[in-house]
Amino acid sequence: MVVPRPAQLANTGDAPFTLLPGARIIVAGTGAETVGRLLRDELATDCRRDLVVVHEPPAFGDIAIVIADDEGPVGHPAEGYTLEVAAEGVRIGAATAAGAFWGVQTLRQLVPAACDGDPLTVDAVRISDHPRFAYRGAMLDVARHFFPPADVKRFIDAIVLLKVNHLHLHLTDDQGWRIEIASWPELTLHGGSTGSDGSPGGFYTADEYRDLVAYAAERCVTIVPEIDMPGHTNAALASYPELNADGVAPALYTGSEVGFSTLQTGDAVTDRFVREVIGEVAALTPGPYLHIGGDECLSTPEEDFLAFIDHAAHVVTEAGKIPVGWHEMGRSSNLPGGTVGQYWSFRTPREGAADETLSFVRAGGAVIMSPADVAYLDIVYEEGDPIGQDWADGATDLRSSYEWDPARIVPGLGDAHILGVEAPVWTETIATIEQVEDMAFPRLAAVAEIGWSAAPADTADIDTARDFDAFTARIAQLAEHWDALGTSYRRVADVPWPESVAG
Ligand code: TNX
Repeated sequence: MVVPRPAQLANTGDAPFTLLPGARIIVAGTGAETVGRLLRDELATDCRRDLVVVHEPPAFGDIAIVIADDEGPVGHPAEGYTLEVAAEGVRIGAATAAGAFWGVQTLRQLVPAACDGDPLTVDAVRISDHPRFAYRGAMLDVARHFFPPADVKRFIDAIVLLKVNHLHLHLTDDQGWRIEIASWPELTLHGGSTGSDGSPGGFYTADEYRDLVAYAAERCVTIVPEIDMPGHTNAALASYPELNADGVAPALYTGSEVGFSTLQTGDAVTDRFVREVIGEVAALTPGPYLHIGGDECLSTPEEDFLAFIDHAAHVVTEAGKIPVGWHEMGRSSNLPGGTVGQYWSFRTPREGAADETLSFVRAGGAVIMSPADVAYLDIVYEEGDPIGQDWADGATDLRSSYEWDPARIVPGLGDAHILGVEAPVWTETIATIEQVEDMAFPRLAAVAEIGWSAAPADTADIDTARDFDAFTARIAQLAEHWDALGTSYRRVADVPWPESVAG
């Protein structure tokens, strides 16, 4: 009973594994020690067990993590793993640290959630598992409401349990600029001082951002920074008068409108701004991607938008990163080859979104699927909820967040061109990390499973192809772990939630 559902899981029917005093975590191979230490820390938190991590041959009752080229499921070296639980011991095998780490996450879900009593037993299973897509993402909008590093780490801890391996940080918007840029200090000093609804604002220093990236990387999560442009830029325009056509800085903005701000495209100061900001963010970011937004540029004349986007995307490539942009950027036919598009229209594409999305593929790039009516986690669960938005055709319940498939949305766009899926949490109405979690869980588990687990055999009618009842049964078990970890989640209808918990 694991989320996302593993590729192959067999109950062997043999005697279970019992975690006995003196059991050790055995590590072998490059990266295994880090993964072993994370497992040790997780077992200490999850179960108050204190295991040592050692480089020694396994003995009866140990948990072994073995990383080597010939480990893990054949044909899935990048993130695949095998996991065997038997009376003799537990063994995770993988070709990479990421694979081993995902094996550890599966093991955590197999260990009983209320496990601080004795004895701790785990049913005997044999698992062979690997992801369908390389990119399983969540997005946190830290621009509308700012979330300090500790909150972001807490969110990373929660998403890795679902094998989500990318965290897209929406770092800049009209309401706030959240990452220190040494060459443009007012961006954070002034532009970072506010947030939606008059919230206090804040920003990450370069060191804090580096530390977040490292924390994520240790947990096999790649940070994807987004500097949204040329729209969604009021915080920058308010910080530097010279970025404005009339040389007058607008006031800081704390409302929820979109589409009213734009950089002055084609201007020399704007050009220097774009180069220096992208250069600094690229230098701070070890991951391959740099997202430049490009969405909802309703105040940028079309020709200027196209010229700007082409230019900015090439600046990203020159800085050594792969540009990522919302699907509107696909209106350009001059994007650098390999630019990644992020689709945010509906399950049924509207207003040119399908063609704009295919344009990335025509340029040799891939696509991340974030259909707003099923994958946006800030959309309300139920009409009338006080927190969240309802613009994407009303509420998104757990069933709708589960019953879709990324390869059944844009005609002509199949698995080969889909990098993966991503579920964004926009935070105009979301002020605390508990609220973020309450909106994200359990729906992020649905999107994570769509990104990780094999497609249903017949996706023609995706509503019936996915087994929602089986999914909700697994979610109910996962909720025991959320309770134990202190992760907030919404007790939506349709799930047989556990009763014995504080909630
Ligand atoms: C659309 S999705 C936006 C965001 C909002 C969000 C609210 C996208 C590329 N732009 O600016 O925060 O809707 O759900």
